[in-house]
Amino acid sequence: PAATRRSDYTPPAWLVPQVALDFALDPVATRVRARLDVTRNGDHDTPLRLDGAGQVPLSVTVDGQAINDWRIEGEQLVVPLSGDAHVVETEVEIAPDRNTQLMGLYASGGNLCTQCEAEGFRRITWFPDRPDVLATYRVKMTADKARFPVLLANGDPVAQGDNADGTHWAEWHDPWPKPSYLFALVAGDLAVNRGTFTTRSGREVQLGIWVRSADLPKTDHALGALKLSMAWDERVYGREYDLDVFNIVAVDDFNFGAMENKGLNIFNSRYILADPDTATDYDYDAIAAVVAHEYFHNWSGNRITCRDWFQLSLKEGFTVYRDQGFSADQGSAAVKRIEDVRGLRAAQFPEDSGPLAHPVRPESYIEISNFYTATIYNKGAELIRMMATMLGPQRFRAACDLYFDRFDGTAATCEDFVACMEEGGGIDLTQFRLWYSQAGTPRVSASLVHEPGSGRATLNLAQKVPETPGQPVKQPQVLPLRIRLFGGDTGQPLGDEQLVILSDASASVTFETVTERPVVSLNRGFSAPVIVESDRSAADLAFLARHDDDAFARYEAMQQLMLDTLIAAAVEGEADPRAVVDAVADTLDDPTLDRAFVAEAVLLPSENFIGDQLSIVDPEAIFRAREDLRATLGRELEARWRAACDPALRRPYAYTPEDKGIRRLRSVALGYLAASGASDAPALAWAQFESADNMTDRQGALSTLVSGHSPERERALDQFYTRYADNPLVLDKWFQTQALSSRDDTPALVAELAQHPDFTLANPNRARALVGAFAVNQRAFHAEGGAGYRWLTEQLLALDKLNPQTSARLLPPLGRWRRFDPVRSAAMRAELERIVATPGISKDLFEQASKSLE
Ligand code: BAL
Ligand code: ZN
Repeated sequence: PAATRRSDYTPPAWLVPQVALDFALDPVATRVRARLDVTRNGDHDTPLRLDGAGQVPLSVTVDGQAINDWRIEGEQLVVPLSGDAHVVETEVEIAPDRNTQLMGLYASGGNLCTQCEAEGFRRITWFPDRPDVLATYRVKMTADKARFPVLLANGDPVAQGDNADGTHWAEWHDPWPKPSYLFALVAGDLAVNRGTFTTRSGREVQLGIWVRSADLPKTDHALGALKLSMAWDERVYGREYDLDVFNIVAVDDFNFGAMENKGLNIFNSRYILADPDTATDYDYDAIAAVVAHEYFHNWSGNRITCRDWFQLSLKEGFTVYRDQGFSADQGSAAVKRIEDVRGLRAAQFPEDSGPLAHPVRPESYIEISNFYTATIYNKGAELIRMMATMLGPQRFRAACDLYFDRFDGTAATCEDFVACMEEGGGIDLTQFRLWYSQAGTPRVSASLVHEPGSGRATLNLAQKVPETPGQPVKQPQVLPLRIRLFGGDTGQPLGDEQLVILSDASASVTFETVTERPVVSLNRGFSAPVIVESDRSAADLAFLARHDDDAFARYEAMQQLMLDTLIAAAVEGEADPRAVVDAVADTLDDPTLDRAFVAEAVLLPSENFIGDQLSIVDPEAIFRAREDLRATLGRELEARWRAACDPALRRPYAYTPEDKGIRRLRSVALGYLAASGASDAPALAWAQFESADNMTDRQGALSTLVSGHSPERERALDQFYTRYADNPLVLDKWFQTQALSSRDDTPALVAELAQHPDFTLANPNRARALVGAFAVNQRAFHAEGGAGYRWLTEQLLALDKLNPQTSARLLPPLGRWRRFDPVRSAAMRAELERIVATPGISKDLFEQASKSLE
């Protein structure tokens, strides 16, 4: 398949200022009539080219006259036009029921819905399906009234009525010009949780969360989050909503988490539905974050969209940065930052160091769906964060205002955004732009030299941006590093925090009048998304874990201490755990720390993250080292863990930051007790499981039990399954928890679970819960013999026939083959080769597999 290149961009030959769509909706055969007002863009004689996906046009007319000189070229409908403005109409028939790709118009749970980003609109009708063609849309939908009583589309409703044949119709108008990827409609039997929001200029907006009626009691949290998001965007970014209605619809079958269609967001139901019995605290947080994310897109994405898909991070990186800010404001900003960095390290760092590494603004793609990545989203957000750090809050806000003012109503580029940061913030970002074009995670080495005689301390910094596919040579990047020195004897800060901008390959920073031995706190708040290698001793790290006044840096010191210990144990076979045990004990004992922070700080780095630090990963040695340290911590601090999960401390469920922290620490403590080998650990976990009044405690207990061999394990799994057999989102947890188990027999159990009557690849959430979770269970996936690789490949090939997008997104764990021993490496390559050689695979899967082999 051919690649699309950023350098080949040309403006559209024809614009489409207005569109009218008329849908006769039916799951088996939907008729779509499209009326496009088209205007020639510039002085050229190029025909109109409309994108499609294999539909046969039932008719094509120009200015009301049927024409027959149209032709199909590849996947495009080519219409010769003589004048500068015409009305082009087409009619097609599509089959939502047979749409298993979940792109375009499809059926989910008996309802009809759409997903058009990135290139789904062409599966609905003929159109210049590219983000820089902005049109206003009028949409008429007609459908059987009994089956589809609710008809929704973008914008505001303008008219509706009944027909004599049992159908009804509704017409919606979206006055804001938008690209086709933001088109949406929903037809279904849905109930609504309504609310209102009054904007700062006094307009009342009707809000609606639409779900199947049984789920209505689970929508209050999402509705509340929507109102908070609308107020937050006004307060923090000065952005007001711009339509009279804002609707969100939840569907069970969805490729993304959610989609920001103008005025009609469509959500994966897992990011809407919540009550304490079925959703964890993590789910509650994620729902608020995704609701906010999609809402914020109304400005960063919809009012200002992307010129082309290479600019995807323009809207995604910025919007992730905005939703991270929103979530930080709802509870503990420090814990939120820790979670975001953990997510970046789990998903983006491996991507950036593997065969699928790409810049935040890529240069080419075969299938754009493969570029909805952690690099575009999460590293993209880090780029915005670095600019915000360098500008400071006032100048950053002024620069954002400039961007929103200048580019409102247009399709913009990452360059436009950076130019606004530069102009509005008054700084030169010439070199900073390398962050958009160079892939790879920069590595920073840091060493501090102190001369007690002169009182001078010198911090020597050096950076290296590693080689990545297609980019053998890199330039140094601009790294904003927040740094502070602490006195190693007193624990007091030595001077203020400094923002050091490292822009050369190496540099030194000098501190004067340093009279006591200094310890350096580096990259505080994770101010730059880099890997820091420092010569700080275990004692220095333990010191920072106790004394650093930056919560993230404190967490980071603890993680580094743990990581150094675990790597020594995995590579050399032994390590002294004393410093870790003491640091964990001190953290647990510190009454000034909030429990959510404590729960994060005492967790050991994941097996995958430990593996990512090693040139050759030995999954078994890593697992053993980590389990040994868990057991040591469990035994040595047993009384503390027992105190943290003491049933007497339990309070009735409340979703507050404080209670969330207590719950999180309770499950972490339960895990450590189980690791210690305490004979009553399964009974304690069972008691928590059985008496829990919320899903967080119940799932926490289940996760602990699932990795063991106790009778309680089987009882809990059975009870969980029976209790939630009718709830697909909770059943996903049942599958996922088992796929993440650390038991030796997990590969066989997972293969068995794939045969379970409730398992299906057709639902992306279910596929991700079992297949996706198993592939990141490092020890299980890489178990000797390669059965895990073969099993994953079989699932990917089967899923590719239904839903290439989801299949391709599950492939990356196979691409880590360079990081394993020759036997595993060869087995992984063999599976990638098998995928590439399979006739008829999608370009989605082909691109991921073939690039993974390079
Ligand atoms: N635009 C795709 C889904 C999201 O990032 O919001
Ligand atoms: Zn987004």
